[in-house]
Amino acid sequence: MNKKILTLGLMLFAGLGASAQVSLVNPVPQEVSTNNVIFDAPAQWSISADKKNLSGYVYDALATASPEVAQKASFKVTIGVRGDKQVSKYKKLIPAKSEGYYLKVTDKEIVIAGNDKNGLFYGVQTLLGMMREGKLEACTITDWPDVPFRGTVEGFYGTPWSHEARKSQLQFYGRNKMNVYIYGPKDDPWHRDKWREPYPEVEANRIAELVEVAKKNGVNFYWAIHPGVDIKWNDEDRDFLMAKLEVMYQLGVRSFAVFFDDIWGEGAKADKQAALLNYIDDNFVQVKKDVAPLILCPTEYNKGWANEQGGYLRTLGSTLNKGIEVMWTGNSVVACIDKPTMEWINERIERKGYIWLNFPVNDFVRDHILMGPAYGNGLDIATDVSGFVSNPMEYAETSKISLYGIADYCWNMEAYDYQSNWEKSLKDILPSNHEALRIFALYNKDLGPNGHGFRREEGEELKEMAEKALAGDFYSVGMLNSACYELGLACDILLNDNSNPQLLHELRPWIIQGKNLAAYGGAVCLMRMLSDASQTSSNFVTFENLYQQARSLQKQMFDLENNKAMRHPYQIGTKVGTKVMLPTLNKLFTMATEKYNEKKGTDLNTTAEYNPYKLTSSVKQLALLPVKLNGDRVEIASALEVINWQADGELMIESETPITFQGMDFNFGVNGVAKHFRLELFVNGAWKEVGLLHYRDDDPVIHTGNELGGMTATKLRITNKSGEEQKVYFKSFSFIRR
Ligand code: LOG
Repeated sequence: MNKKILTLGLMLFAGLGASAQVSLVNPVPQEVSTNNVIFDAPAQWSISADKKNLSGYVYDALATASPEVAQKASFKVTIGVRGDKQVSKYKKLIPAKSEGYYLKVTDKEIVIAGNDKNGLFYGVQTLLGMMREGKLEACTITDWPDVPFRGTVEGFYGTPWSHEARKSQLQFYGRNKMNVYIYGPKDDPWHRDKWREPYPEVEANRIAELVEVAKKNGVNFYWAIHPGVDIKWNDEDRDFLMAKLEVMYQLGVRSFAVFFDDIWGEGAKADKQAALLNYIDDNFVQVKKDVAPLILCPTEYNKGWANEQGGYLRTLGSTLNKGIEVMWTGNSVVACIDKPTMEWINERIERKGYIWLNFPVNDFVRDHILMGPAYGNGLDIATDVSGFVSNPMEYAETSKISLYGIADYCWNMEAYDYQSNWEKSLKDILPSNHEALRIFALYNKDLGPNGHGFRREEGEELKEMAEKALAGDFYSVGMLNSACYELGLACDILLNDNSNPQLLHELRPWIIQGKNLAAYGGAVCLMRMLSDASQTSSNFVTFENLYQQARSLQKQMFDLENNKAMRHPYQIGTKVGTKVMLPTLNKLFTMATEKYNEKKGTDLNTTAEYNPYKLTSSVKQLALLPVKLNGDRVEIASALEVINWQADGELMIESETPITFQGMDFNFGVNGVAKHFRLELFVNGAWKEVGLLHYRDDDPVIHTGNELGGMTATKLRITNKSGEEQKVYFKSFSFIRR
């Protein structure tokens, strides 16, 4: 960690008067020299630039600043790009780095000199960021990005971002110096299922508009096509693909990607994919001359799936034209990226990997919303990656919290301090109530158990008081109670904030759940105190009334989780504070109730949250999937990727108490596969097979035979009986108990 950041952190911490204006800038600039002289921004300024710079996106960005442009004003702003007359005397001070800039601020003038156009644009952004509070700081800044391509890939499953959300993202990228946006939402039909067809007019016009907004923000708009599900490697399909790219080119798109993730079979062949990409490169990219290098998302996009014998990655490495970029999610689908990760992949693909970071995407944990910092990626990989893009949540506005960090990380990697960046991001996204947002975000960082086994820190600040509270320390119970009070307070304040309606709309179900959690915590902490003999209660605030309140809130939380109106169709639940707060409160609830029962001879139910089902599987990709209980419906969370279900591989659910079945169905995403699987129930000490069938040939849902209804068992298992590996999706699995 360098000194610059350390002092910055201390200043914020001490809250000494006005913090330096440069510290408001995101990403943290590379080289800053300042003597901390802060002054009011002028009301007017004049702009001098070579004529070509007096219009265009850089000038427009500068014109959004509060000082009025008046040519007679004495305060002078000079802008230019290397080679321009206006900035010729600063030539030696401009960093000779792509997108770099030099910025000098004094109380009389400002100079911004870019190494290139985007560099100048970023210099302007630094100025605007610094000036957000109407103040300037005398300083000189020399700045450039560490990673050449930085940004996002809209590549998740679920509701694609709205047009408005995308425009807002592109502006956000401009402000935070990210230069890539890859358009590839899985559920945009014209990206994947209908990849051969052109967009209808309305959608086409929107894309054309996005391309323009991207340009104004220094962002390359990449449009991705996902043809692998049903592509035939023949001239006809190749021509369809070329025609689609041409249509997109006509709409203004100048950067393209081709995705082959989450498929198998014909479409997944490395030599065919490479030949197609090379063909596009030779006959489209090189011919047009104004199109950016192609990006490929491979089928084996992470180490966990790389089949070394098959040679997929090495084939790409040796056959793909040199300029083509290859994406990589790391050692698994969802992973942090470090040096060994990059060494491993770069050697195989014979180029620097282009990182697709699956964070803060939550399409595989839809019950959690992710508001935590972006941390855990190596700070020493800047020269090992060709690009670094984040796959965010379908909640565009909330994703900005983590993206603010990704932007900083990619720009100035060694200096990246995720904690201070996170604090800054909250102020950026909700200045009016950033403290309330911060309190709420503390309970929305971890993903909970999930198929990818990817977890995040959450509740570190609570751990000690939680431990002590559980050990019987009443002071700590009081602290926990205060933390719950704060959470409730923060939730109510947020619900009353209308400064960022989109953010509050996205967070709403989780905020309501946060309120429930907070109230539950209040009841439980008081219960714990009153369960102790030395404490007395009022006539109404009695242990038994608090117990009822806690039970009621458990039920309200559960009801909210199952409230279809409040949630996404694929969202199983709405969870808050699951890593430390909720489990601590549940334990405290049990403990308090046990003590009370003992003291009073009562028989109150002591179980707080009870899930008697346990999943085990010899199929690696299924082994970590959580089992959820929704009333009488028991569901296994879905997986999104291709599941390689080996011969004889099984999935088992065990229950602590016998289950009487009402019905069951599951969807492996492939028509006609019921015949490859065997379902058995463990009844009276022996396995009994239950029939499986599809109702229709063109419907992948698998149903059970009628004999299931009314059967009682303690375990069930599904086995691949086909004798060979089955490639399937794991779209849904649920049964209903009586
Ligand atoms: C998909 C992606 C999805 C992500 C997280 C890639 C390259 N593809 O398992 O669309 O959002 O994981 O669920 C993926 O990551 N498949």
